[in-house]
Amino acid sequence: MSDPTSKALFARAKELMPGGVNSPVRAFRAVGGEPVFFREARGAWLVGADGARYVDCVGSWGPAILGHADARVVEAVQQAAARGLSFGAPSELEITFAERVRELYPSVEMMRAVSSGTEACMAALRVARGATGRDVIVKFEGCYHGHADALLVKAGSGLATFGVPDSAGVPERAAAATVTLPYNDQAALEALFATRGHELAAVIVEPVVGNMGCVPPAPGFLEAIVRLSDEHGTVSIFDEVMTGCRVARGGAQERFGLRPAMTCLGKVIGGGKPLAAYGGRRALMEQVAPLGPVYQAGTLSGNPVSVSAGLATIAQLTPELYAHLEAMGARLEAGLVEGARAAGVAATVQRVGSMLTLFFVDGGVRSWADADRSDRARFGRWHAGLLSRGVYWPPSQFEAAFLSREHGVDEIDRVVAASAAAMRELG
Ligand code: KE4
Repeated sequence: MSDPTSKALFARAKELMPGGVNSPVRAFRAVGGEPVFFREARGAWLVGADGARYVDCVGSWGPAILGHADARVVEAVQQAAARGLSFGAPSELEITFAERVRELYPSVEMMRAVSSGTEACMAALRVARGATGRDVIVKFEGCYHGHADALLVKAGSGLATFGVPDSAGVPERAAAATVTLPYNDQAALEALFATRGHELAAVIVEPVVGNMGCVPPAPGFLEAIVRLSDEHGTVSIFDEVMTGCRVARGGAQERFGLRPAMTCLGKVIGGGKPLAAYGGRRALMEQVAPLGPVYQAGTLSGNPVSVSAGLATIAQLTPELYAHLEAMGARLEAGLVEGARAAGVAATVQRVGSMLTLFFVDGGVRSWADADRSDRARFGRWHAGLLSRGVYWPPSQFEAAFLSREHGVDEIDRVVAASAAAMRELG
């Protein structure tokens, strides 16, 4: 990165924050080089600390579906803030928000607002364990559900054995009750339920994975999770923090016509403010304090400023928005594929709506084992080529890129041209 301003800022930041960032993926460790620092975001564009402009394909990792600094969202936040930033007491806004969530996600009969996707997933799992009296939870390799101890776990020695920590600081016993299976492996899931279904408190899944790169569910996979869970008294949890209001207005469960027992939401429903939620079947949510024995709390949960941003965002999630996102996503996918083909570079693009990933790998990516075959070094060089041409792409092979309402043909064609040029440089 030749941007002297970011370089100077990064030198200061590294003294103060681990890796100079407030979240690891931003540090560019996966792509090499140093992170760009930004000072402004508007529409489909980011403005670097040095004034350089970039087409943004990260969108704050999903929330900016309307484009950055949407006028209605900004106004809603300003007006709410002027009436007090947080009451620490109930407000009508929280009722309106819960009503909107239930309209969007009919499976969410009752919900609780929290401030991050990590909180939402952690709480949903605690509800599942409290409601079933069971300890074992199931997740899938390559899926990320926030940084709660029980979820920073990788597969143990054998398939479907107990997990081992995937981070320092996670006690063995915290990981032991988490079983990790390959994503899209319905046979492995069926085998686990056949032998241990009575032990399983929950199965949590990204219904379209974003956190190993964009990996869609194989036909029948999600349906099997919901069906087998219901048959064994296990709680099916769709982690729709990323897919919620992204792959459809009602998330993956609308797109695929499913009703999981519980749902976790975040990102888009907060419009860029700290706002997430978990919820689902009433009998489950009635286990949550103060109604039931499962404790969960939060100082800023449902605060009026975050909720106002979320409501102003939800109000603009129109059918025309999703038609536009689909059209621009398809245009980008076709352009990226053609650029790689013309340069003779082995690459696969996988996309659901306006979330997509270009994998530097031959053939489809159905699981972590497939994704792990990607050429990370090539991705890093391609990412640098995009950056030098004014395109800000997620700085990791194992993330999804996101488009917004403000990405038009000009922005898409700029990304396509930059990618084609960067592909030609890969040689
Ligand atoms: P947060 O705690 O970051 O709000 O949400 C955690 C989370 C839960 N579930 C899914 C499916 C998610 O994608 C996330 C967070 N996503 C990452 C991007 N892969 C956020 C970016 C970051 O960690 O800085």
